[in-house]
This record gives sequence, structure tokens and C-alpha cells, in this order.
Amino acid sequence: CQTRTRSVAVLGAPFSKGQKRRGVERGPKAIRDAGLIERLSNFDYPVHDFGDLSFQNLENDEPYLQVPSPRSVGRATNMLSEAVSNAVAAGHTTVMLGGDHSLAIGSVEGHARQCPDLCLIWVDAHADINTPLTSPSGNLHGQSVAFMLKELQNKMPELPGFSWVQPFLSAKDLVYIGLRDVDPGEYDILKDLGIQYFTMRDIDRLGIQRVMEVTFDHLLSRKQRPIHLSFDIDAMDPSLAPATGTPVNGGLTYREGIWITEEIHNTGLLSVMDLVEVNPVLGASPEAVEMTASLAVDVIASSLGQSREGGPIAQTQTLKDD
Ligand code: B3U
Ligand code: MN
Ligand code: MN
Repeated sequence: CQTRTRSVAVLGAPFSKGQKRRGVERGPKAIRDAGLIERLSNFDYPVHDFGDLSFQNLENDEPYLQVPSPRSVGRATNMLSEAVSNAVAAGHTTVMLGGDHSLAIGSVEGHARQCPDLCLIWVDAHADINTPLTSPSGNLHGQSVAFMLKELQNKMPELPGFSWVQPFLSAKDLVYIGLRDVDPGEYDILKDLGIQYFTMRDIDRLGIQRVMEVTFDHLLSRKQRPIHLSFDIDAMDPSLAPATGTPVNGGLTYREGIWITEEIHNTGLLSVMDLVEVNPVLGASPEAVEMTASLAVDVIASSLGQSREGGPIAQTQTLKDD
């Protein structure tokens, strides 16, 4: 991966076809309107806002089995993969603003193209590991991880639009945090593949500090490697993040969420992060939208070094080439 001083790239992905509710394509604007770029400009490193990708509408995108819009999602994630790969190659710590969580297929794949030994921390109420055959909804934002995992290769049908992506991640290189709504088919996959995951119940039992310790033990104890953080805002409690498509009660507290991101920052290994599923159309009021978007800004800023302890918010770091 890269061996140079960091700067930050911000990349918006206004895309919503990985699920059926409209509005999540306006997530990047909502997060920018909540002051993301201004917040990051307090940091010592340069921030490059690459604006939003533009995704064209595809006609004749018939469902595959019960999966809607496969070609649109395939094309959007392919574009995003290119963009993330380029940003990482240019040496930026990259922040992808969604959009729905199907986008992670593109951002993690693009990251992996530059950093094949990356590990993935998926913070979410959901496991997003359905295959097109196990998915109860058909929605691709609930299937992103299944496209990545080598171990699921023979369980994945060939979807139109996805010939560009080959599985690239091993189940042992993935940790989930915050799960509380897991489908039966997903549960079987998590167990069969021995994936390390922490449900909200695990967080209740162990505490978030211990959860992060075990997470890093699992992913980093053998060697230091770049981290991809994929943060679905619905991991947070709906009282804090109401403006999202599939809120689930009993989520992360503000302090648990920020502890996760502070600890990830403190590894010095964060390379790419996604912040997805902010849907400004679904807030019950302008305040609900503003609260959700400004929480997203806090999550991103603390991943990049904003600290509750004061002191300089800049940390440059280098990753050694193997
Ligand atoms: N597991 C369900 C629900 C869901 C997944 N991700 C979100 N919702 N945001 C599914 O549709 O696969
Ligand atoms: Mn998700
Ligand atoms: Mn989710």
C-alpha cells in the first residue's frame, strides 16, 4: 500500500438503487451541509473534496430473480471502485459518502486493488451478507459483503452487471460490530465461515473497549495492515440517527460509536472509510435530519483524528511496504 504522508479525499456517491426507498442518494449533500468539509479543514492535513460521482439512469434494468436493479448497482459500484482505487493510489485517506450500503462493494474492491492485504471493519445493525438466494428483500444493500468473500464464491449466482468483481476478501479478515438484525440465512453464513462478529448483546456483555481490543487482536495481531471501515449510520441508535432506511432499536450510544472510531484512528491504519445510509427524506423533521447528518460528521471526524482529549488533530503515518 502507500508509504507516504496522508491527506484526505472526500468522494460523494449519490446512489440509492441498492434498496427501495428514495432519498438516500441525497446523503452526501446532507453530510456536506452538516459541515463536513469545514470540520475536516481544522485538521493539519490537506482535504481534497472530489465532489460527487454522477450515476446515469439505466433503462431496461430488469430484476434478477427477486433482486432489483442489478445492472445499475453493478455499474455504480464499478465506477466507485475506480474512483476509490485512484484516490488511494494518489495517497489519500479516502472517505466515501453514500448513498446506500451496496456502494461498499465498489469502495472495498477499489481499496483492495491498491491494498490487497486490507482488513474490513463493518459497523452496522445488519450483516449485509445475504446472497441473492438467501435475501428476504432482494435488496443489494443487504448483500454487499457476499460479493466480497472468497468463501461464498460458489454460493453466488452470476448477476448481470457484476462480471467486473471477483471475490477478494477472506472471512477471517472481516469483523462486524453492532449487529442486531440478522436474517436466518445470514446467521448460517456467519457461523459456517467462523466470522468474528459482535452483536449489541456482545457489546452489552463485554463493553465496547474490550470489543475493540478483540477486533484488533483478530485483524492486526499477525501484521499491521490497512483498515477499511464501512460505517452504516443505522448502527447507531435510532434516537441519534433517525434519518435512515432501516432503523433498528437498541443501537450504539453516541459514546460507543465514537469510541469505535477513535480506536480505529489510534491504530494509525485507517485507509478508507464509508459513511452510508443517511437518508434525509426519511427524517420526521428537519431537526431529525440535521441530527443524523451531524452525527455522521462526528463519526467521520473522529475516525480521522478529532479527539475528546484535545491536542493536535493531525497524525501523519506511513505504512511499510511488505
Ligand atoms: N437484512 C435485510 C434488511 C437490511 C439489510 N440492510 C439493511 N436492511 N439496511 C435485507 O434486506 O437483507
Ligand atoms: Mn448496511
Ligand atoms: Mn444497516
